[in-house]
Amino acid sequence: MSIVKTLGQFIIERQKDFPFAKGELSRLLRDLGIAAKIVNRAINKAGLIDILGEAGSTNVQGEHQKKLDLYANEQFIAALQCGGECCIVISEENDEYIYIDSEVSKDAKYIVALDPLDGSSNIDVNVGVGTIFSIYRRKSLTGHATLNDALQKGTEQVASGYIIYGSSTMLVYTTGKGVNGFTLDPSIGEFCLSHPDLKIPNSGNIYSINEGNYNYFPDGVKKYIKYCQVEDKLTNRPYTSRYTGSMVADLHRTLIKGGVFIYPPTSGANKGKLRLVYECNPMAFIVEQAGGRASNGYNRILDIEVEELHQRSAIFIGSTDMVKKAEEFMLSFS
Ligand code: AHM
Ligand code: MG
Repeated sequence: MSIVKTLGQFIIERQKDFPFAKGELSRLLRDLGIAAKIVNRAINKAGLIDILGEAGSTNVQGEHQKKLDLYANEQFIAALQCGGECCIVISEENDEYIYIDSEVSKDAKYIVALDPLDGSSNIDVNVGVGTIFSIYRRKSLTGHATLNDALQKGTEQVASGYIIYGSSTMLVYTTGKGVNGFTLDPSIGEFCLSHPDLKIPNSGNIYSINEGNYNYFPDGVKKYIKYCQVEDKLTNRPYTSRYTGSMVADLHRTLIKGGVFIYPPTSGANKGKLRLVYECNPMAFIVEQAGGRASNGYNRILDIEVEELHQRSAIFIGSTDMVKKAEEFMLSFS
């Protein structure tokens, strides 16, 4: 008989990795897991309840918000507000940081960054979407935490993770000691350990990029795409192309099967589209912890200085050998 290990049990077990910890991070991760289940429930029956489509508002990036974007944002923030371990939430859907001013949070020392519903253009067509989170320790020791506490480099992350609402729902996270994946068992309503100590293959045969933007890509990316398409038995080329439009889904596949995911700079956006704090840093932390690599084409993602909450960054992420090869093209041609 196989013994199921739930996310809650696993988190408690892993607390010994942090001998001086008092269990706050564990409680924070548990709160995120609870919000994930609530959001999962809404996504699962999205066609049956009035939650598909546009909300009629835009976020700070000028993107149209979907009803589910806002619902997921509310649920995660509410879970963090009730939990008492988080003093500031920053979210892709909110212009400013949210200071949690409550009795239970008065000693809270963690800051949580959220992309509550990544890939939301896919919601209405039932393609996998996700949530991305990232956790930092506040820098200031006394008084109210401020924006300055939230502007930290990716190397300062204490934990990061994502939830993929796909053919099954999974939560994958790291606290800097490897990466573990949990699949939601709907019959017991628990995330159960299904992918212990995930490692990304060093190489793969899938490249993932929105080729519709080809004409706007820098020469290094154009030439790398051509390289992926040329036949070469030794390196298993031509590679296969896969791109869903949900970073979480594309990166989850990359983590399991190997490959490279690229959202490059374009002629109209020299830092690409994806957000450093909500998307690039958390995913870079996970992929590095799984043995992979993440850069903006030239420099390590986790070392980029964070100057503003909604800062963007190009990203080349995935199997180490493939990312290095793409970087070679960037250095030589862009
Ligand atoms: P979102 O967080 O507003 O959903 O945007 C991020 C998404 C990523 O999941 C995905 O990789 C990318 O945007 C797709 O963008 P594009 O349609 O330009 O390829
Ligand atoms: Mg996103």
